[in-house]
Amino acid sequence: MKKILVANRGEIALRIMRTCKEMNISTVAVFSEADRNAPFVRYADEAVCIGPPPSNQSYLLGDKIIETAQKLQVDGIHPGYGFLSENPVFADQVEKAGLTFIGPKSESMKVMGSKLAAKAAVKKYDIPLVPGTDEAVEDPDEAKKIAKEIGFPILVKASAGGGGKGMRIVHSEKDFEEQLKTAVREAESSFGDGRVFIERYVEGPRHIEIQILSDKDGNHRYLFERDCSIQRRHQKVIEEAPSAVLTEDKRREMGECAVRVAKACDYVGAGTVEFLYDAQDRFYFLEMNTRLQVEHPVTEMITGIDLVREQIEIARGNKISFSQDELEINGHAIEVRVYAEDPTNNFLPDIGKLKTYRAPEGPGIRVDDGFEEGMDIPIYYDPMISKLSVHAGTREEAIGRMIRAIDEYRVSGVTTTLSFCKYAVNHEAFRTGQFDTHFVQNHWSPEKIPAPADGNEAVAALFAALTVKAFKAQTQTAETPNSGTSNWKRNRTRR
Ligand code: MV4
Repeated sequence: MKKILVANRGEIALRIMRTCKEMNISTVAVFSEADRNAPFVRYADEAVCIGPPPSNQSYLLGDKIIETAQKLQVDGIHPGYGFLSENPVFADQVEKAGLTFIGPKSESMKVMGSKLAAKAAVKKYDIPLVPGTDEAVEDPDEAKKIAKEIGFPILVKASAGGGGKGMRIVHSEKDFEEQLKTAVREAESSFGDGRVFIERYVEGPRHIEIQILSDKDGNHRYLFERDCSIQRRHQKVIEEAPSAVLTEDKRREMGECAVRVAKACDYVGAGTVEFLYDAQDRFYFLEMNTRLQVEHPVTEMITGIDLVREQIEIARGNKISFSQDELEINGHAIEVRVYAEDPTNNFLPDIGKLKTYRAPEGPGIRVDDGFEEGMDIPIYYDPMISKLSVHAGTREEAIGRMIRAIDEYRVSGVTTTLSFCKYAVNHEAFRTGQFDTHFVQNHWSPEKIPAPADGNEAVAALFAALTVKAFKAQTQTAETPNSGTSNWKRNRTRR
């Protein structure tokens, strides 16, 4: 494999190309008209515009992307995350065109894309599942009988669901039929697949996922866990590795379980097996994500493994580069996702021009971003502007490092979620590791963070900054350390 087309945009396109360069593989970017000036387009050895800004006229056009790959004599296509990354039809078409899809087989993606098919596939592999049905419920009376056996509260889930869509909590028998009907309707309209099943509702669980790698020779490895419990409306906010709550035994047990899930679907490549983890330290298989994930950097930091390099070597037919025994956890890593959203205004996307943008630097910091100062953040895609990951010897040091790094950001022009991230990592519940998937709901409200500065405050801050600067110029030498009390109003809107 000498030339790879990256069928994605932004930070992940750049992240993939960086490893390609290190492997002496040349890169092709495909981009929409909205991304013409994006860093990933300039970074690539070749770049081709594939259409107008909307994803369904650019980044989702599988045929056009394959055509481009063939024209430029590409060997492999890396899909990144989102867009076409978990589309079994696309993976199949890539292979049929004589190119290598850097990811699992189409069939594995198809199985894991349906929760019911996934449950059926892992059935003979001794995988703990939440008590419930393993087939679509059809007869409401029959379903109610099962629900009563399981015990309320129960959860109705869409087989095709994702991100909490088509999910309904039912607290008592009298609401059951109504909620079942709603879930089926929602599943039908959202996914064109009305199949639903029921499970016992696990209250206050953690979301713990295991990174796995599988090669074409049937070797499998687990690269430990990421704790992604801190989410907001199924959007992850903080991810960390390792989890603050797993013992070594539990970690091995979950890792080996994740490997059995990979075997169950004949997996090849990098994948993530998601588990619910309850207050009694029991874990249950939820689903498998058949792609490289947004939060993969924290795993790379604690293991020292380049997951993209492993993906490419596996796609070439090479073996995984390390044994399970060679892997160990080194320190602690935390990632926060920085969005162009206003946390004081219901996380409304705040797109516009990134007037100022300076990312943190220094020991143990990794920033994955795809924008530069002066760029417009397009309205057409996910408003994530940056992933900030830190690595340190201990969890406590990593938290300190994260807060230091958040404070180093200089952003103006758009409102970001940095203030919200800082509030979360600084919170007692996060510091002590005592949190679950309801953290945001339980601990956060807009009043928890200072209100964005209005225009007058910004002018006052600027005036103060200039005054202090003039004063410092008179009294300090170049070696004098910064007092630490910057006059920047950090991470706030100033248009
Ligand atoms: C659950 C659950 C409780 N009990 N299943 C949410 C999205 C989908 N991936 C699975 N989800 C859940 N399934 C049972 N039987 C709670 C959730 C859930 C959740 C899971 C992971 C991370 C965040 C979550 C937030 C709310 C609900």
